[in-house]
Amino acid sequence: MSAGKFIAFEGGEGAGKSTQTRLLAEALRAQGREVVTTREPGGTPGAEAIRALLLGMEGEGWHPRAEALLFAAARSDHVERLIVPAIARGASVICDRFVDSSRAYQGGGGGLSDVEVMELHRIGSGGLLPDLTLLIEVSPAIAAQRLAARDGDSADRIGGRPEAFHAAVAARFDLMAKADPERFARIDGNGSAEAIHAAVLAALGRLA
Ligand code: Z5A
Repeated sequence: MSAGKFIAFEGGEGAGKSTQTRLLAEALRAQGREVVTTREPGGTPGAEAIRALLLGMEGEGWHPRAEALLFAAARSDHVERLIVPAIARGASVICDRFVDSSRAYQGGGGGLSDVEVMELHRIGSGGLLPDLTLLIEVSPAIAAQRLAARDGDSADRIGGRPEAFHAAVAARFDLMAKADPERFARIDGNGSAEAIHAAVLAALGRLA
């Protein structure tokens, strides 16, 4: 794999994205590479402030279009200030969620069209896409077990939405992965963290 690659993990809550981000970063650093790990929403002070607005707000929450604009604004700051400079200096960037989460959650779950979500992304972030998107797929029952063990009964304002919303999100991820098999690698996330990490490393083989 050459320097300056942009890799994103995607999938539902509890799929193991943060765990795999950490394991992949450790593996690439052990090869002597500079690696920047980051997450969305977040990654810069401005984007982290928007994260708090998106995930922590009490009351009725945001209208789906306002929510999509806030995710796009957070991403714009993140891309300009952190992701693009890191890639330009030859670092590998590993991002826990990126624009495909907006396509799945605000599109598949929230009802915006894919064209609308991608237009916000074009305006905010020049349409930047990862070189490789690792979609970690896990059964809802296993994800629920992991989240219950980690969080008990608490969920953020998006994670706590009804089952049908999360099913629509999963269906949209499935659609996107089928439509763009060159960029998406589908990873079975139901096994151990080590087995998933091995599959992630194998998928990296497709990066030049
Ligand atoms: N969102 C959006 O709507 N639009 C957007 O554009 C973006 C995001 C970018 C962000 O939540 C929310 O924002 C998210 C989508 C929405 N809401 N939902 N749903 P977040 O950042 O707080 O959380 P998350 O991204 O959904 O991830 P998560 O809940 O932290 O899960 P994860 O990162 O995929 O999993 P994990 O933290 O690695 O693992 C979860 C637990 O399972 C943990 O205790 C691990 O130790 C354990 N684990 C991990 N792997 C395994 C295996 N293999 N076996 C057993 N146990 C494991």
